[in-house]
Amino acid sequence: MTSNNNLFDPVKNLQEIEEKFEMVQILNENGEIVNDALDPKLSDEELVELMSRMVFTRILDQRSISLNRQGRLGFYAPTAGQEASQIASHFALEKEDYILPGYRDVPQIVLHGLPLWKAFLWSRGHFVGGQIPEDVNVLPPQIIIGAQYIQTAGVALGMQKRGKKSVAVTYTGDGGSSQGDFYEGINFAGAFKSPAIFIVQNNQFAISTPRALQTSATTIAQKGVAAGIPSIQVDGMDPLAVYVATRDARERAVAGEGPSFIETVCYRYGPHTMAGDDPTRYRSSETDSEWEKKDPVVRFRKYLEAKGIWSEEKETEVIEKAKEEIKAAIKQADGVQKQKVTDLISIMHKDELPYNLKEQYEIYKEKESK
Ligand SMILES: Cc1ncc(C[n+]2csc(CCOP(=O)(O)OP(=O)(O)O)c2C)c(N)n1
Ligand SMILES: [Mg+2]
Repeated sequence: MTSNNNLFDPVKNLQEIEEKFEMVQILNENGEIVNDALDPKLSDEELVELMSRMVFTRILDQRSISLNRQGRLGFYAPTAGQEASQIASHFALEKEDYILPGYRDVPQIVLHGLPLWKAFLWSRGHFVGGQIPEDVNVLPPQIIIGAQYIQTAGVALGMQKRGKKSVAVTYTGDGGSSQGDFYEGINFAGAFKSPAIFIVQNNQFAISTPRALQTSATTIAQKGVAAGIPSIQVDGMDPLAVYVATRDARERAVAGEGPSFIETVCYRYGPHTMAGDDPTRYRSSETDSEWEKKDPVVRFRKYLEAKGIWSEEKETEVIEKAKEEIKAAIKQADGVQKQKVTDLISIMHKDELPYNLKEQYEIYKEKESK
């Protein structure tokens, strides 16, 4: 036991500070507005558009899982449960903003303009999937945990130097907030007061490691404060809370007030990726169903239906359209010539090839010509 007047008082030094990070919620799980002052008062058209995008994303997730099981997609990280965190944050962005996604953030970059067929090719590891159209401000999804945080500090600094009224937005997970790159990225952007938005989707697990074992910090949001960045925690299953947080962060960034940090408290329903993870080994079905009650799509549906602007028919229409779009995109991806080893070599080295690759290039060129 330490003495009563020990300087490192866990209440004063930690608890009193951590308690300031209340989770912001606007729409509760019954689809009711519980924080009128923060209601963004989106128009009916905007509400329907946001809901349609979330429904599209849920269908894209279901179809991607099936396509992966059929061997028609490669790498896939499921997104169900994270639609509010992903889609409502993106909803607050503009086309000129730059997105630096993690591997689970494919829906946002598709909504930002990356053709879906290219996203499918990215999943297959095809180089064409990494060739982003000139007018689409996204980077390919990052696999190295946290690396996109450093890149975001750089992109945001570039925007600042060029006097652009836009913002660099990045996503990582609760696990990502333990990486060195994470701290370096937020510190750099904080120091330069660059127009960045750092979003951590705290889905409670880093593969099988629960959040509570990941860090002793009570919230992930408090980590942003050490970098001098205004930071908040929001209900990541609440589309309105996530939207308002991102909208306000963007407003600060373009006004020259520097970066913001948002922790969205959410859950992923599916496995970590489709590469053999079995969540039943580290999560209980009780926990799963508790989170399913908070579902972002369900609560938004309730909210919109009560307003009289959403119906079963409307949802069926959106689902059918999504399925058609996905079908057409996979067909287009299938139509792209299979990747050759020579493609891989020449795409990586634009100018002179090193001698060993030159040798391999010739060997494969010969093989591929048969
Ligand atoms: C630098 C690095 N270390 C380890 C890995 C392996 N890895 C892939 S996903 C993952 C967990 C990430 O969890 P989190 O940041 O919470 O994101 P989530 O998958 O939950 O969205 C790890 C450790 C990696 N990709 N990169
Ligand atoms: Mg996680």
